[in-house]
Amino acid sequence: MRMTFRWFGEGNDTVDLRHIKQIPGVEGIVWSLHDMAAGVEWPMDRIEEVKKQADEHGLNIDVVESVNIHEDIKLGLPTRDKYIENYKKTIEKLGKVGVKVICYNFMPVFDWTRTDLFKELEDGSTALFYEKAIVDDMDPMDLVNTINDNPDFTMPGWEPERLAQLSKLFDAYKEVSEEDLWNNLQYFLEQIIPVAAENDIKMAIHPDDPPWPIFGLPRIITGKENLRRFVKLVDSPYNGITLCSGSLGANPNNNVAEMVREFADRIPFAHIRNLKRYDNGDFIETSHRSEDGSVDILEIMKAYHDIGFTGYARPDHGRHIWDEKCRPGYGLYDRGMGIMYMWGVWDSLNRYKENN
Ligand code: DNO
Ligand code: MN
Repeated sequence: MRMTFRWFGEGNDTVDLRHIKQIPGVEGIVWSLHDMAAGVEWPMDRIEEVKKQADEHGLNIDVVESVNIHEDIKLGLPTRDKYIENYKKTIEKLGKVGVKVICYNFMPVFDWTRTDLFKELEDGSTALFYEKAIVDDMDPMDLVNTINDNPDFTMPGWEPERLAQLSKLFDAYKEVSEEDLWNNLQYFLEQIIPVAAENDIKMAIHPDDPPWPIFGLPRIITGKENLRRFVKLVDSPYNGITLCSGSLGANPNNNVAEMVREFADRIPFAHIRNLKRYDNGDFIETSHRSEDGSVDILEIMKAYHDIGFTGYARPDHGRHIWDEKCRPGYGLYDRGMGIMYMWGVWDSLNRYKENN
């Protein structure tokens, strides 16, 4: 298991590379050029700049999360081809600096969705919270208006230009069924995977978060059956999965440890995090510890250990603790403790295996 830590870039993160280097066993950063709009070709000098910063701290840049997919690709519009060409060029450039994994997602319009970014837990810390009824009852157009009326409103994976396009996008997706989305994903993969293979980069799709349709938009990377279908769309080790325990774990029917075992050779990147599910479909993110949430992280780590996992892993989100001011879900402290929990379990399993 190769431990990594997500970093949003110089001036864009409260955590700095020095801090990351001090977390035991972290080899590299998980990075992106967050100001690049989806669909553009990344400039080489910007890529090299991140490499230089990471090099100076003895960290690798093997994992990129994310190179976002232009909506026209997900919608299957004729204009998709030029965005796919740009994507290929970005893959080639990332290959040149030694990137090994590119994480991306294929969720229409929205990346991860929560209703409260700072919901208080019993211990006084705060964490990302999802209240199902709020999302279920929300008219997407009300959401568009909220966003338009509030200039400070920010959303993960969103640039202001794309936010402005929101109502047009909702209209466009009215024509796109789940099957259409599968076809559009296949079209994308058939073009991208050979380029990724040539550059020895594993593409790793991130599951939908939450793993069910929201706002009437289709979502397809939601559980075991769909992952089975996904890996066959292009049956290559370069067409892989970012197995996110928290995203998948929001649905009680998803057994993540089982998925680790089934998709063992198709997981270049593991996202590890816990959450507590409520019977009404709400969930809140918790500490990594198995006992603190509904997802059995211990069992998941055991599954990774059993398959001899040598891929990259990162603590996904964390709570906001010890009065830390940070990006929602991306503080230093709780993610750092998450890593130590993961290592604690991992090292014990190693020792146990050596002695038995
Ligand atoms: C949620 C997070 C996501 C993820 C993107 C990948 O579990 O890991 O923000 O980074 O969806 O494209
Ligand atoms: Mn994740």
